[in-house]
Amino acid sequence: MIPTPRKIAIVTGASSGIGAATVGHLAAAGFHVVGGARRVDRISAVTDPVGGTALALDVTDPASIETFLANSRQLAEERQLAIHLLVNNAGGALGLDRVESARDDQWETMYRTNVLGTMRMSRPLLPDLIASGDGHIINIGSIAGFETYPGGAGYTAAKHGQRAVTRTLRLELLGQPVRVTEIAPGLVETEFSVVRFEGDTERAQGVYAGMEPLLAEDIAECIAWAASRPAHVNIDEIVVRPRDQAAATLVHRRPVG
Ligand code: NDP
Ligand code: 8X3
Repeated sequence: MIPTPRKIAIVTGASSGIGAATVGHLAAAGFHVVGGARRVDRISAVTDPVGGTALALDVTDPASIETFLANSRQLAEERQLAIHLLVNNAGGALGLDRVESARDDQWETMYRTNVLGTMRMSRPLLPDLIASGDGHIINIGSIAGFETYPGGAGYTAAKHGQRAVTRTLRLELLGQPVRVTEIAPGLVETEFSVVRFEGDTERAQGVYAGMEPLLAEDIAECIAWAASRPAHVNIDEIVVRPRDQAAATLVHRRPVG
């Protein structure tokens, strides 16, 4: 049963994977969830059942962000609720090329989504979160934010960059009623690898072959847990890996087939 919402939460990248799974968990925790992503029909599939709102959002496009925020604020006003939580989840990886053959377009997109997207969503929402009296930014980082692996430089550089933004926000917001949390997962089986390998599902499945990855639900639970601690408790960071993964480059695999 979904409780009557008391607060608004914005979740970016709510059309798939971790973001989509987070919608239901935050609704169950008492939030009216506004989900944003480029594929709005897919957001509606997860927001409609829990009474949330699906809005188009491209975190790399300032005009799209402006429209998304105007619509979110209008919704907040209509419902007489404040925006308390921003989950910067939109992002991901493109390619697995070594630096010697790195593609500019992939690196630029990864930087624009994971790093600039986090900043471009957080910057305009900070006044709303402060005014709410109990605000919270949860950034979905990665173990790639503090580890590296061959072929991963474009993504790990972006996640290291996003992590720096998160940690800086934690310092800058000290004294304000806004918490800052990073959730840093290891391997989670979502559309992440299909996107990374540009639709090559066989290659994507190979990432999880012979091991048991995390599920999007596992991370959504962490997000909802961090968001539902008492206001004076700041969960600074949660690192979550599958039992089968000890490091980005060290995964235990059983024989397949
Ligand atoms: P998915 O590919 O399943 O989901 C990615 C989400 O991001 C989609 O909803 C997509 O929506 C959205 N997105 C991508 N680009 C944009 C954009 N420009 N504007 C708005 N939304 C965008 O992957 P995950 O759920 O796994 O990824 C979610 C986050 O978790 C990412 O930040 C990723 O880096 C991080 N992460 C993932 C791990 C994993 O192993 N899966 C591990 C560690 C961290 P749409 O295409 O509709 O716009
Ligand atoms: C996703 C985890 O190890 O594929 O952020 O980079 S990894």
